[in-house]
Amino acid sequence: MAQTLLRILVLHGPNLNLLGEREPEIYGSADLDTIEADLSSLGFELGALVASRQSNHEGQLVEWIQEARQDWDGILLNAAGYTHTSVAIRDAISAAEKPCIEVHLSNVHAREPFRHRSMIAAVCVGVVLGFGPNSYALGLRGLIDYLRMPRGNG
Ligand code: CA2
Repeated sequence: MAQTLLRILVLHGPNLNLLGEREPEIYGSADLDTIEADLSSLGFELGALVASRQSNHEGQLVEWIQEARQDWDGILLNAAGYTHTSVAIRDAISAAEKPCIEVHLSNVHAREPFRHRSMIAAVCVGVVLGFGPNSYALGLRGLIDYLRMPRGNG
């Protein structure tokens, strides 16, 4: 039987528009357009429509997460610096009631202590970090598998 097309929203938080231009030793040399195009191709292979958006503004990210309740099956989220601070983004993920995967390019646990805490991990299905752009690909595969997994009531 044909599988339904899944709709996945990929969100990138503040400063990720600078990818490929600065700090390649931490974040790699791929730019955001390349990461997004690769995710879209991978989604196509796996039977998912993938749309990507980036904002430097917390409220904009909150509004996009709220849309997921109606318009998207799941969210792949690199909230960047807001990961470590944003109660508003955490609350939006909870309210959306759609599975969310937290993604990071770098291994935040090998970096400064303030990056070790995530405000959003506890309301996400899972977290992928430390693999550079491949963190997004691994997260997308995990999210799609999760959405396709039969889940009973028990
Ligand atoms: O490793 C990640 O993906 C992060 O989410 C990236 C955030 C950082 O605040 C998190 O702790 C971990 C920073 C994104 C900034 O991206 C830049 C890219 C190029 C040049 C400068 C910043």
